[in-house]
Formats: sequence, structure tokens, C-alpha cells
Amino acid sequence: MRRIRANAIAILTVAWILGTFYYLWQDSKPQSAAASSSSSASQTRRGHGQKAAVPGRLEIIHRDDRTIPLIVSLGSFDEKSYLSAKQLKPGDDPYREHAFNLQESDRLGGERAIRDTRHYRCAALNYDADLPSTSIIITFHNEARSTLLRTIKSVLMRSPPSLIQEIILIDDFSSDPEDCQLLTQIPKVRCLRNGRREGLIRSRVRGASSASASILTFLDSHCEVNADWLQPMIQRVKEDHTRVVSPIIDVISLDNFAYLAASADLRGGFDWSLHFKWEQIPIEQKMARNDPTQPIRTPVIAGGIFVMDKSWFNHLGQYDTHMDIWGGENFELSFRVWMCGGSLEILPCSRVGHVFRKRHPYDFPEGNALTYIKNTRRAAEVWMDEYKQYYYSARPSAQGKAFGSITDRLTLRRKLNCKPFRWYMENVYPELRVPEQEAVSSVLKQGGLCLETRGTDGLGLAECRGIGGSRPQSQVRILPLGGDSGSHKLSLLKWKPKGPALQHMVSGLCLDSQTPTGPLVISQCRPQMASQSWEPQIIT
Ligand code: LR7
Ligand code: MN
Repeated sequence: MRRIRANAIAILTVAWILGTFYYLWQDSKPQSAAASSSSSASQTRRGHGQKAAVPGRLEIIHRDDRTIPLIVSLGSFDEKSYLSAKQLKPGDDPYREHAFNLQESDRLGGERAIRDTRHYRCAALNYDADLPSTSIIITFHNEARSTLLRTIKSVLMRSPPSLIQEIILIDDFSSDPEDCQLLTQIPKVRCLRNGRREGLIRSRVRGASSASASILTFLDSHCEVNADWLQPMIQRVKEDHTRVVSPIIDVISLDNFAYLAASADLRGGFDWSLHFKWEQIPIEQKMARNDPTQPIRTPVIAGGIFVMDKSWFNHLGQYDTHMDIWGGENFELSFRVWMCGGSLEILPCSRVGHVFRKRHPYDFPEGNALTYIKNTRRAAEVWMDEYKQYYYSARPSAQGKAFGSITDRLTLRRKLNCKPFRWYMENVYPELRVPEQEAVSSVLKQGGLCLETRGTDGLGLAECRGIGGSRPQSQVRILPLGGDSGSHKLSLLKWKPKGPALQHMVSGLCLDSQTPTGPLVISQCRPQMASQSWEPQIIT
């Protein structure tokens, strides 16, 4: 009996020891394929304890038919000393210099794994095997070394090497030339340094002019590109060189540098002060989207991260190089692309993270406000035709501010035979409401008849045409709003409801049809009369 018990204990002990060994062995084994398919490709690649890149070494893993570098060759570049040369001193405010938490960024170092934030169906898409290569263009002014290096390394780590022709850095007169210069020890990285501060617009033009690939890819200097970010964009541009495409821009927290997925239902929009904003895709388009991998048409792009055919970029006039430092160039480019025969889209299967900040960490030699006004005024004056009046109403301080000569850009617009802004409003961004349009965006019904703005005067406003003020029997006409006369007419265009009638606020008279086929008039308000009774019906 005692013997049997001793034997049982011995067997259990051996089993326990074997079990422990098996457990430890399992734990040190690489992640199984099943486990990694639900995590990101980048995480899988980084999940095996390869902490930092080994200079001079390049490993390739094979995924389907694509090859993505597992460890990036950094050539003779010494990452450790590059990063440690600029350290935050104890007691320094980590936000002061870059408007993000530098301590957190530095702690992450030159690379890290990020979550693959794409829709799961994106991973199954295939791209041409012979996609053309691209020149990556990154302009920066006093960027933190850790964010800049992560931008570059993420590109090298998460792009098929054959697609990266070169990475062109434009150092926009940063205080330390070595920030840029040292990075040229990394294979494919080139550095152009401006002799004076130019701003991001002229810097990008300089970078684009020296690019050797047929496709241009622009990035901000504090990005991290995600798995397979590049192929969808190059594919779309290869299929149609007039497309200008951008990724979904994920958010890298400025506080803790967490990588957060952005909504896939957004597109670029703006208000009349030319303030960029993300907005929901219009509901009809959203309902019609049954494939979440399909491109999203966008009225404007955020500006910093996009892919464009180089000949198309040059053909369309690159950028307006009289714009300074920061701001407005994304509107100018977006209007130009749409109005001159191209299109803009966001590709949901391409994701790039960007550190969004709350303030500019750098100075504007002419001041932030004046620079933004100058740049947006140029965009409005060249591209917005009669609609520029809404820009001036929304931004009255822009009036009278200097914006330089726009002759060259107007000549360009004529030479390219671009469509009017009205076309853009009607076909690309009909959701952008013209101020005071509410009254005319609905049909006024009376009996079985409708009062409607005319087709091409769709943006026209009803107005009383009075001789010496508005008198009874003055005819009501719908006038196109435009040219210089537009703004003062607006003050005459105020109507308010009076029961079922519409009262003209200036004259106090009411809209009256009198005879069903005759011209509309204004007359003494008698809201109970059928000829003055209007029923608004919103057009959808
Ligand atoms: O004088 C300068 N010289 C530069 O080289 C000023 C800036 N820069 C560099 C800068 O280092 C950075 O790499 O230009 C790039 C953009 O400047 P940011 O990062 O300060 O600008 P932002 O991210 O706030 O600005 C967005 O709008 C800008 C309008 O001019 C540009 O189009 C930016 O590229 C654009 N960024 C993005 O679209 C990323 C997504 C953000 C959004 C929305
Ligand atoms: Mn930025």
C-alpha cells in the first residue's frame, strides 16, 4: 500500500517536471500562425525579440508574394548615438520644444510595433507585382530626432523595398544641420538643406524637383506608416495618373504616443473661412458603400500625406510657391486637382499615423495669422471665383491684407483650362452650404405649383427688385449672385415667415403670386390669402 503511494508520488513528480519543461518550451516558441493572423503584420515581425536594428544587416520575410523587410539595414548609421545626442534634461518641460511629449517619443526610440488598424478585408487585397517605385518627400523644420527617425524607419520597415526609390529629406533651415545630415548614412536617404527658412510649400517643391521616381509620396516628419500602406496608393495612381490619393490618417497621441485608429467614415471638408475639418461621408454615399476597402472621394485633402504622379504634379503647377511657411496649400492643391481634371480620394486600406498637435512649435517670421491669411487669400483669389465673397464674409480680417501677385497662377489656371468653382461646388462639394442658402435650398410650394431657383442659378437668392426701395407691385426676381455686386445685395435678401406668408424684411411686404402664371410680386401682407400662402418643402 505504502509502495503504491510512493510510486504514485514519483509518477506525479515526473509528470509535473515534464509539464513545466513543456510549458517553458512552448512559451519561447515563435507565435503560431493562427495567433499572428489576428494581430498586425508589423507586430508579428517585431514580436520575436528583435529590439533594435542591427546596422548592416537586412532580413527579409516572405508574406504571400510580397517581401517586407523584417529588420531594416541602416548602413553605417549609428541610431543610438543619433538619438542620445539630444536628450531632454531633467526638469525640462517635455512639451516645450515640439508641442508633444518628447520624453515619451524618445522612450520609444527609432522603431516600434503598431497595431494594424485596417479593415480585415484589406489584408486579402492584391496589388500589381510591377508597381512603379516612389520618391518619399519629407520636409521638416526642427523636428525631434526620434519622431523623424521613426518616420523614416517605419517607411523602410513597412514598404516593399522595391517601391522605395529614395527618401528625400528637406531640412527647412533647422538649427542643427546634423539632424538631417547624419540620416544620410541610412541607405536611400538623401538630405537637402535650405539656406534659409522657406516653409513647407517651397520645401516640398524643392524636394519634388529633385525626385528621381515617377511617383511622389509626401509625408510629415512625425508619422509612422502602417502595414501595406504604400501599395494601395501606388496602385490607384498607376491605374489613373490624375488621381491624388491619401491614406486614412491615424492619430498618434501627443501625450503618450499611443497609436489610435481613426474613423474610416471621414473625408476632408472645410468651412468658408478655409478652415480644414474632418467630416462624415454624406449619408447617401455611406449607404451605398458595401465594400469598406473602396476609395472615398474627398473634396479636399488634409495636405501632409499623399501620393501623386510626378508628371501630373508638374503639369498642374506643383504648388503656389508664393505661399509661406504653413497653411492653405492643401486647399489650393485640392481645388486645382478637382477643377483641372483630376480627383482626390482617401484609401481606407492605407493607414498612416500622424502626431496631431494643438499649437505650432515653430515661429512664423510674418506671424501665424498674417501668413494663414496670405496663403488662403491666394487660394481664394485664384480659384474661388464669385464664391470668394463668402471667404471674406467668414474672415473679414483678410480684407486688405497683402497677398502678393497672383498673375502667374491665374495664367496657369487659364492655360490648364480649369473648370469654374461653381462646378466644384455642384459636383464635388454640394454639401458645403452657401451662407443664407437655407431659404432657397427649399422649394416654396403654393397650391400645386412650386417656386424654385433656376438650374444654373442654383445658388441665386430671391430678391426684390425695387425702384427707389421696394414698393407694392415691384416684381420679385431670382438673381444670380456674383461678381462685385454680390455682397451689398445680400442685405436686401432677408425674408421672414409671417404665418404661411413670407415677409420681406426691408419693405415689410409679402411675397405674392397674384396670377399663377404671372411674375411674382410683393404686396400688402394678407397671409390668409392663397396667393401669399407658401409651404416650404426641403429639397433633399
Ligand atoms: O516652416 C516650416 N517648414 C517645414 O518644413 C513649417 C513646417 N514644416 C514641416 C513640418 O516640420 C512638418 O513636417 O511641414 C510639415 C507640416 O507641418 P506641421 O506638422 O506643423 O503641420 P500640421 O500637421 O499641423 O499641418 C497640416 O496642414 C498643413 C497645412 O499647411 C500641411 O499641409 C501639413 O502637411 C498638414 N499635415 C497633415 O496633413 C497630416 C495630417 C494632419 C491633419 C489634418
Ligand atoms: Mn504634422
